[in-house]
Amino acid sequence: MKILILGGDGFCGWPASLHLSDIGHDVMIVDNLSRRRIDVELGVESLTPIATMEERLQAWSETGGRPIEFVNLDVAQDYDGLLELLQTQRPDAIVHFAEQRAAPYSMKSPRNKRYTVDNNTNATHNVLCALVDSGVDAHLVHLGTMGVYGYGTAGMKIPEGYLDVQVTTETGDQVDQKILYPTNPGSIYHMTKVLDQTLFAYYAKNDKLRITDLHQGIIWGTHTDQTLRDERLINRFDYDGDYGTVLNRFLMQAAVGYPMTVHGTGGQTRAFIHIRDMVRCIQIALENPPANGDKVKIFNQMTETHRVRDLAELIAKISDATVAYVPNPRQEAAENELHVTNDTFLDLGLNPTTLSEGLLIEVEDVARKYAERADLDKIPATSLWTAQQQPGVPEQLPVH
Ligand code: NAD
Ligand code: USQ
Repeated sequence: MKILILGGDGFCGWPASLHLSDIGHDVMIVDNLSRRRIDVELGVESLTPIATMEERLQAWSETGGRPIEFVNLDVAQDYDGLLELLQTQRPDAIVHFAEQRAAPYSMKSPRNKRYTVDNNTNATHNVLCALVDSGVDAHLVHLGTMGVYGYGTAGMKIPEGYLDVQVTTETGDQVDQKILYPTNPGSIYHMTKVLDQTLFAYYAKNDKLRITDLHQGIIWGTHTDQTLRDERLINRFDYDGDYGTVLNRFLMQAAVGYPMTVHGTGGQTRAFIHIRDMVRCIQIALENPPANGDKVKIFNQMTETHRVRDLAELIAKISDATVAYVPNPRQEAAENELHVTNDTFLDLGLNPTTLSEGLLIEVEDVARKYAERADLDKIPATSLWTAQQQPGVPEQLPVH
């Protein structure tokens, strides 16, 4: 297949591009490198030393990979460029990772809120509009989030996108309906994924576009088989208070001797998936497209659920790290249960990497190896959801 990877320079997009190239697809990366500019804006760097896009692609060819092309294009702002790209490339599939994906970054200021809504909804709408405009019948696979559902239920498992409901008509008859699961986003970022979901439903209905939306949990891990082939292919590892996600942050904090920053009671339960499983899921989704006229296929892309404080305690056991319970900078439920259906990927052959297999390897091979690159001042989460929240700063900073 000829596949465009929108956002192919990012944490998920880069290893997904290499994996798809490795199994024989023609891959073209489209990215405006905005994530690298945000690193500069925040004064942070990936814990791992990431090479430039040019160096990455050269290293991939030198290690025997099928050449990958790169186009520097802003999917949200350059509609004409995107349309021309679709008209000339006529891809079989598009994988859409190209959004601002950090909840804390999206909540930092009015500017950040507006940028996140503008970038994410325009990027998604431009892709949909350009598919119709160009007449290209490509399968669109989008990376959504578990956060569209919120993280609690009325006691059942969260289904894959759709909820079966029964409504009572005016005449008293019972009618069965399948509706999009009610949304409950917890940040401006998560809200943009809710807006995306509505755009997809409309274009699948009106224009019969073939769309798969992957409601993904929190990714952990760094390396995939392909990113390990050469140090220039290394994937990014975010640990700062805006972009670092909880499990990778705890692994890094444990490696540098910084008390693990559990927000509040740590009773928040979230869904997780290893980065190696993420690339497999993208492959599986591409191999199982919906038909024209089908409603949007929604898969829950997660393999395990864990409570934040349990993760911290688990890592403390394997690494002698300490835990700091810090004020929660976010507005979110202090404690929640989370049960999620993920049968589609398991039925289609996903064999998950479990936390118990992968954790120690990450601490040793990534977090400790690059620990000297860490800037400890960038660890605290300082983006506040409301004026009433407090920054997530440990009371006693570690002594080094
Ligand atoms: P990332 O920020 O590392 O990568 C996103 C990439 O998209 C970056 O390279 C960025 O430069 C590019 N981009 C952003 N806006 C663009 C635009 N307008 N035009 C062109 N390129 C643009 O993020 P990630 O962690 O790789 O996440 C990728 C997708 O997966 C996101 O949509 C995110 O919401 C979703 N997701 C991520 C996680 C996670 O834990 N990382 C979990 C669930 C879902
Ligand atoms: N948390 C801590 N300590 C930390 C960092 C986070 O306790 O140092 C807590 C947060 O308060 C939250 C939970 O851990 O309760 C998860 O936070 P996170 O930053 O790991 O995840 P989140 O903000 O939800 O966002 C990440 C990705 C996003 C993706 C989402 C999937 O950045 O792109 O959509 O995970 S999900 O969480 O399933 O919605």
